[in-house]
Amino acid sequence: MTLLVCGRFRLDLSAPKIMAILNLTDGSFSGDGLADNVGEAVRRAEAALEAGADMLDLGAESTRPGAVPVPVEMEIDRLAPVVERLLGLGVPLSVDTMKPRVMQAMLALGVDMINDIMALRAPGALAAVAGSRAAVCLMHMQGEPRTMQDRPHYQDVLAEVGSFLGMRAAAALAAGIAGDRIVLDPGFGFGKTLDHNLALLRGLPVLVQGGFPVLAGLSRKSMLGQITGQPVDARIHASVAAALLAVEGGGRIVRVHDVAATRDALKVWQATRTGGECEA
Ligand code: HH2
Repeated sequence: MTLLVCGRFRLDLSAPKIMAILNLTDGSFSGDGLADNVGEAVRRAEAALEAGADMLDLGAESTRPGAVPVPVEMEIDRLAPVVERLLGLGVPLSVDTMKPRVMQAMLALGVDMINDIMALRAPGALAAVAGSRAAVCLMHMQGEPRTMQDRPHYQDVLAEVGSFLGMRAAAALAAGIAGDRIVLDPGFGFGKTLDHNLALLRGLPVLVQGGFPVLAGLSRKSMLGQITGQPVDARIHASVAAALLAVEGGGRIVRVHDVAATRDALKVWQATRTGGECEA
């Protein structure tokens, strides 16, 4: 059994978990942003849990190429009222941020996980998380969000992403973040072409061998549009297929927009593992 220490919770990752995306932004690529609408954010969070989400991931700054950066205070102002309302829901709350001051503010409020697309590389980020009991997701990204898709380049994408994640996990451990708080993520779509993303999805079992639980965020991403020709609001089937492939490859957490559809797919996957305990 793989137990993830996640703030107030111990998450049993022997069965894969669904992390529901809650974007408190105004520019998310999937068009689901909810900047400054606390009531609607809470309603969507509750709906996601009802649909089968195991945890929530709140972000207040879009990472879409070309998105306008959000100042620290605005990011905190968008997140704090929603976090305060969601802390009582009884599930782990993750905050998607790359800013140490936002991490500190959210950890002080009591969030259970920091999800950082910069893998705690910003000055002060390691220390901000080390002083807490929160879990952390360390994600790979080549370049920075604004320009990352300009000309991504790798000799061997799987080896390079694996080695980067290994180094960031080592840095986290050295900073005092225990290994049972660390999750790794290859960062689908973050400085990667379609071929790079596919190589990583195929190679997920290799990344999993590193020993840390792996999170996969493929939901509605442009790689799925490239494969299927579907616009972002019609990628639900492709997203479910991708989540299933990630789990089959050893991924333990899938970060998704479409919770109910993913939940059913993972139930089918789980049934093939355990023999099935469901009704006919
Ligand atoms: N993808 C996005 C944002 N955060 N975090 C992790 N760990 N892994 C991911 O793949 C990942 C992430 C981008 O998706 P989304 O939040 O839906 O869009 P936007 O950044 O435009 O708000």
